[in-house]
Amino acid sequence: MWDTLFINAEIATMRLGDVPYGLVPDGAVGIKDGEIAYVGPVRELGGDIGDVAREVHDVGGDLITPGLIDCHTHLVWAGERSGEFEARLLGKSYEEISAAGGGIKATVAATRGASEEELFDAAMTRLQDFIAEGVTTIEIKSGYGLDIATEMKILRVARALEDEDNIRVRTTFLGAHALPPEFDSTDAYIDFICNEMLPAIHTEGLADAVDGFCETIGFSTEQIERVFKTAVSLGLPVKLHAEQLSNQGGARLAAKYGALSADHLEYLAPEDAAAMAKAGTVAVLLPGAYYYLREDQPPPVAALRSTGVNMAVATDCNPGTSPMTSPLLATNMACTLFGLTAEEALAGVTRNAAAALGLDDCGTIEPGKRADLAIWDARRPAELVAPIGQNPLLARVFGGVICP
Ligand code: DI6
Ligand code: FE
Repeated sequence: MWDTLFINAEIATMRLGDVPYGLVPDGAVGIKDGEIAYVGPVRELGGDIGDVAREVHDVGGDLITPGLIDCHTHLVWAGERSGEFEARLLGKSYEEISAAGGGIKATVAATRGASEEELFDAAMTRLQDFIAEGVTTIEIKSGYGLDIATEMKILRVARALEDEDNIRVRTTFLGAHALPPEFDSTDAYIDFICNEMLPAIHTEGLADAVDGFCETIGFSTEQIERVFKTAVSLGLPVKLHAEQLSNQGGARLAAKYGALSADHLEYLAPEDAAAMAKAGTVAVLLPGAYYYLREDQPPPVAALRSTGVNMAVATDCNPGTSPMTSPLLATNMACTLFGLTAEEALAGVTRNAAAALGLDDCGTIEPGKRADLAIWDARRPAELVAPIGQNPLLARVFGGVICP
């Protein structure tokens, strides 16, 4: 006997196959012990539905999708950077603001000065927006500490958010985000990351993956490669902010290390998509940052598509380049700004977002996967992607539990 059964649902399973969105019309989802036990047409259940499950919910034709997954956020920070928004409107570039000591460095100063409680409260407020849109798994990066104590503080807050609410958090160590003020050499800082910071964070079990910012205003491919080598020696998977503002060859490097994902990719050389496809590295597209920085070169989606690179879509929620807490809006922007189909965009916040986090137990509605679901006041999956600023979520199911 199953614990819970949803019937009369339009189910976008998002599993791979011939049917768009993996759609099951007039469908049912059965849940047992927090996992999906059945997904298929109601009519194939047979017999008396009351005998199949302890609790039966008739959703009256509403849409059920996998719980959404945001695979790229920097959710934990202090302070705010609206002054930089104003400066950019007056003609300053993101790089100029960064070189003048603003940008990531400004958030680092504020985050170092904040208590763990202050950081937790600020992040929890943001997290509620994601939960309200049906998110069941979220990735959170460090990278606004750049010293051992503050990086650990951020990652502890990220872990604590998971304890506090019905949400799964994957943490990523992003020490190689910017050069902290104590260092005047990027090479010396990378040495510090590899010899001290990353091993200490790993010993505390605070990071599920390791990331870096490969950019002229960040770190070179040689420097990132040293971080990757350390991560690999500790058994941690890697990912990379690559080709966001210029082409540095970061995506190629990521593919060489079998990275879970390469993220941004506006300046990806189309020929590098093949290396990503071969390595199974997911392309995480971040239209919020592209929009907010008013960039004009979108990522080479046609090359990613034709080479078979899986594309995820995420908010990049951060105070400087994408102060956005809406994965639904990110799917809309991925379509309007980057040319994804609505189905690709939805796969980007479900199946492919799971892959970008190295998770194989969520992201689709299939027997054996976690029962992480979102139930929507909608009849068609595109209704989630097409509107701007509307949220049709009715309920979220986390590990089989219907959350208020
Ligand atoms: N790329 C981004 O878009 C964010 N980090 C990164 O490496 C921006 C972070 C910030 O400006 O605070
Ligand atoms: Fe980012």
